[in-house]
Amino acid sequence: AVARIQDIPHEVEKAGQLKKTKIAEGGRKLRKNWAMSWVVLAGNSLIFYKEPKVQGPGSWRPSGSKPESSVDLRGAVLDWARDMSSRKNVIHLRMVTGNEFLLQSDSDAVIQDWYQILQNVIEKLDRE
Ligand code: I3S
Repeated sequence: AVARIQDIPHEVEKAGQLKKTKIAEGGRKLRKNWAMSWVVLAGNSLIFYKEPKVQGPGSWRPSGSKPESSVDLRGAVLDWARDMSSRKNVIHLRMVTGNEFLLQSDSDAVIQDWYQILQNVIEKLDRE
């Protein structure tokens, strides 16, 4: 069998800076606290760092700092957060754990890229 890129642990599919806030923990609503986050998509996981990592062309290397948090995308629900923020370009992610996040970029292209790749990963996991 051919190993797919998604099967390789810690294979980074995408990484970049997004504004992030957690809005629910286990289904319980939280007060928003928007902050810049370095977001890494690797396999089934979305990993959040406070500081940017070293990024080269098509690659990403951890610089030693521990992730702030990470979430499992299996069973997650993705949509546009139309009525959940005054900001534009806001993605709403709800995890199976009942944790919910908003991710935002001022760049239309950046947020569209993230939406597409997250949708692809979640759909792939749904088919497994
Ligand atoms: O959904 P909300 O309550 O309108 O979200 C805003 C608040 O969290 C606000 O902080 P305060 O809790 O101090 O009011 C934030 O500064 C805003 O950024 C939040 O709204 P946006 O529209 O930026 O998601």
